[in-house]
Amino acid sequence: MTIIETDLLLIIDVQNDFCPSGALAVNDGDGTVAVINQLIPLFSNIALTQDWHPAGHSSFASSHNGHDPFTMITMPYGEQTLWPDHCIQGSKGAEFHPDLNTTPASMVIRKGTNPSIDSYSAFYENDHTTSTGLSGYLRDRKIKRVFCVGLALDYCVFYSAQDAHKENFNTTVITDACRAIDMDGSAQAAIDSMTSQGIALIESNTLLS
Ligand code: VGL
Ligand code: ZN
Repeated sequence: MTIIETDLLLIIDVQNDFCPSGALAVNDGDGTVAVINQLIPLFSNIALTQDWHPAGHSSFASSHNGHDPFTMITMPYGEQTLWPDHCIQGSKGAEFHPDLNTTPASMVIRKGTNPSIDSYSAFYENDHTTSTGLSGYLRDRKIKRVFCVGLALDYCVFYSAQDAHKENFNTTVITDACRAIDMDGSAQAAIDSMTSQGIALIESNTLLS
């Protein structure tokens, strides 16, 4: 497969808090960095997302008395998993992994900034109506295909890929450039769901060799 000018590499939430010793560490999260850095030179369009929550964000278990991280609550917009405090605006944990080559990226989308709505997807907040503006940007830039990588496969990568596909971009997830949180089989569920929706799953060697 050859990468062309109308392709985008969408690098999702490769931030310290999602890497080992981070506040919401994803198993081997930093294992994505070397693979992503190898993919970057293939693309002329690169966008990054950065989970970027104000302190006291409503997705934090600490904002809800008597609720523990990794449990669910019902929010006005639907079910929401509660997380440890993570990716607080301006913190070390919210910074991109120091080895990630962010230099060639033309766009950084910060998401989860609204104190009362979480935002897994790079395209829409979890109310599925508030847009981040990424779709319009990609259309203006004549992007046709979106290649998703990063963290976490079963949350932000999954919701971003699903929305990219719904927004009529030809969508591919590069699986070895992702790692999953994997709560209660969420990794396999995300893979099955993406496959049945027509989102392509490939390995990086398909592009690199
Ligand atoms: C994410 C949970 C909470 C992610 C972000 O990047 O997958 N997961 N915030
Ligand atoms: Zn978050």
